[in-house]
Amino acid sequence: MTSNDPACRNAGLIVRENQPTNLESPFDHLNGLITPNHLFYVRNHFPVPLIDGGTHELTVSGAVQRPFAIQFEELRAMPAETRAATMECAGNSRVFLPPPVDGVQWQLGAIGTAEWTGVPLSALLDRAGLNDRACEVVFEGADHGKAKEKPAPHGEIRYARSIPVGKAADVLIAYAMNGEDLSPEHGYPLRAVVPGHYGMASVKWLTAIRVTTKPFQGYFQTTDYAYWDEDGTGSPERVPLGEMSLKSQIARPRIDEGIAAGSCYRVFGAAWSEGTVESVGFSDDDGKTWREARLLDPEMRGVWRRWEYEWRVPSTPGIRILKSRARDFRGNVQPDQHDKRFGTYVINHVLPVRVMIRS
Ligand SMILES: Nc1nc2c(c(=O)[nH]1)N[C@H]1C(S)=C(S)[C@@H](COP(=O)(O)O)O[C@H]1N2
Ligand SMILES: [Mo]
Repeated sequence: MTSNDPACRNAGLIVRENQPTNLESPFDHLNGLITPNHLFYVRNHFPVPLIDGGTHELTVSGAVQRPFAIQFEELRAMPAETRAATMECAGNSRVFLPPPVDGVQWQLGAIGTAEWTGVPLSALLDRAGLNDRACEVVFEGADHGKAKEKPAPHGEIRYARSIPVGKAADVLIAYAMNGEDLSPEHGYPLRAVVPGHYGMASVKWLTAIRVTTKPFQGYFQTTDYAYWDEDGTGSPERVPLGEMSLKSQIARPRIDEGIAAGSCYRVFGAAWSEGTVESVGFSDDDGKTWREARLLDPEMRGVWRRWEYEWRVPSTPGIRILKSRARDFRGNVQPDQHDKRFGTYVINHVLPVRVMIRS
């Protein structure tokens, strides 16, 4: 095996599905602010397309004055920006939902933070010139296959997602991740990175950017990665998932870890939202009492903050339930229960970590 072999490149990840490839990051290995590429989760709906960067072309079309196509190498020569962004799959932590549900059985590791380098989407949209009626920007990937859930189109589809035009200012059309070219799994040669949104918006293997004059109604925007907005009127509407909800997770101790009674343990985790996290609470009694954890990273929009808590482990042996709970600057607190409206997505409630205290 060479380091270019996908099996070798992804050896540190937990296999959740082989076809298509779905690999989970071992969240208990959380260390630096940035997740190393070889530990970054992989979420695919279709087989990974192998694309030749030497001939790859990106088109910008639709509700624009000057549609154009740009070669990958030409795009790479444009002024670039680098920014950190945390990416969480909307299905992260699905395995904690009672009762068990279908879908990739993610535990805590369908999340990571990387430094993405690429061309700001706004530079491409400026070159094309948006029409007055421009409403959304659709990103199309090169990967394709049959959709799984109903209602689904009969034939094969490509992976595609949109964002409102107003969101475009934050988006990067990225070709590098933590200073390395994107790997085939992470979207080589080009992907969108939509900071603050769940991962589904950051379309990999990007081939086309299409500006629309009405909201895009594609499969991954309506059937999948969408929910019924039950506002109490009795006529709920289907709404695409968007921004990441406020959440924190405990990386260490691990679920079912054995810990010495009376010892000192550095509890470690991360907390994030589409904006910024203000504080994180830690509980060692199943959420009855809370103490402040210490945040280790500065506030950066859409980037997680790692936290720690020096825990005096109780001297009485037995099972304990540990919890962490994030708070943001608007006073929002991570919820105690999963919001059922989101179905098998947006699993941001306080997650229990059961540990065994040993004498
Ligand atoms: N073309 C394409 N883009 C895609 C996907 C996909 O299946 N095809 N999966 C999306 C989802 S659901 C997530 S969570 C992120 C995951 O990015 P990663 O595999 O680099 O971690 O990619 C998104 N972009
Ligand atoms: Mo996802």
